[in-house]
Amino acid sequence: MGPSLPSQQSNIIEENVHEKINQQFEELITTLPSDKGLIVPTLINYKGFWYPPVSIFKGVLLMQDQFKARSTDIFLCSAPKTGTTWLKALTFATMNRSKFEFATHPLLTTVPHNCMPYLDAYITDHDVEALPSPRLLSSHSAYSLLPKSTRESPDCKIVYICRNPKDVFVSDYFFSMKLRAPMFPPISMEEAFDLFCKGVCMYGPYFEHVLGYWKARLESPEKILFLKYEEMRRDPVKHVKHLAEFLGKPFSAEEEKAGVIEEILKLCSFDKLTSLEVNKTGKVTFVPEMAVGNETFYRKGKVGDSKNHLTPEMIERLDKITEEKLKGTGFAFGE
Ligand code: PAP
Repeated sequence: MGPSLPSQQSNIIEENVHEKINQQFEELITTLPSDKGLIVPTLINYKGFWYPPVSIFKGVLLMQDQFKARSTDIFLCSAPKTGTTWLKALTFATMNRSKFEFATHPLLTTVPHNCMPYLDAYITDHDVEALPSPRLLSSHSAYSLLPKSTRESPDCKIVYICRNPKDVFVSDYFFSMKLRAPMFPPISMEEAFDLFCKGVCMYGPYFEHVLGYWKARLESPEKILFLKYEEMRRDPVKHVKHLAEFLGKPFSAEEEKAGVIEEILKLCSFDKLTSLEVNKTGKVTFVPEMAVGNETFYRKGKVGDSKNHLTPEMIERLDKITEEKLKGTGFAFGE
């Protein structure tokens, strides 16, 4: 009995935790403020941010209650549709560049989302303690809702990517309409836009999401790297170099001369990823409720596509909100 006692005990703790979180989940989803969602019909507002009342929300509760940061952890954080898929591919390829050949690289057969755990969902049915260090993890959660130990650890790193809100909205609208089940009434772009403008969007309000990480980055620049999708599109070599340095894996002069950065960029490029079979036909199942076709994560991959979809009035309205939200923060979105 002796040697197996610790694992039995931890199983009991585990069950108790799940029971507690399930109870909290059930209570919260019936009492929290709610509004309309695009993929699922309802979102609930938890501590200022909007979540779908499905297992991801349970994951967020578990993450806050249970997750213990390690000093070597790397968190890739983002609001949805800001460049997460690209950032995951670039970071995975950069961190593992001495482990894999480019000709047989895992990214040729694995969607970037499956190259690392999406903690918000993963934690509900996986043991994050069993992951080897350094753990490369991702989250869409707001900074204030990341685990306390992650925020407080001086050493674990956070890489955040943001994108201009007009492109985020358009990208999110098309993505969500692909995933919204036909049994739910359709949502027009105008209605979705109104929701986005009042802050109602998955993991949003978007501006508060960005500014939460921006403020944290001002306080701890050595802990948080803040990236802008548009700037990365304009000068990806510079940003991947910076990313590698920030993560403690700078490219050597030999690597630079051998064109390793360019190889990484080619492998992770929109054109390359969308040409791969896995990204045309595969699926990601972050949560048991929904499988997402890998092709859904790629649409145009362009800066400024929103001008092809938003009316001048919509652009003016969102620009005005952006100006008001950013006033006095010292932050500006990339163009
Ligand atoms: P997620 O939150 O669902 O993971 P995310 O990857 O953050 O989505 O954003 C998707 C956007 O990134 C899409 O933008 P679009 O709708 O304006 O086209 C997608 O096309 C773009 N994207 C995906 N992969 C890449 C890539 N390799 N390079 C550049 N952009 C990309």
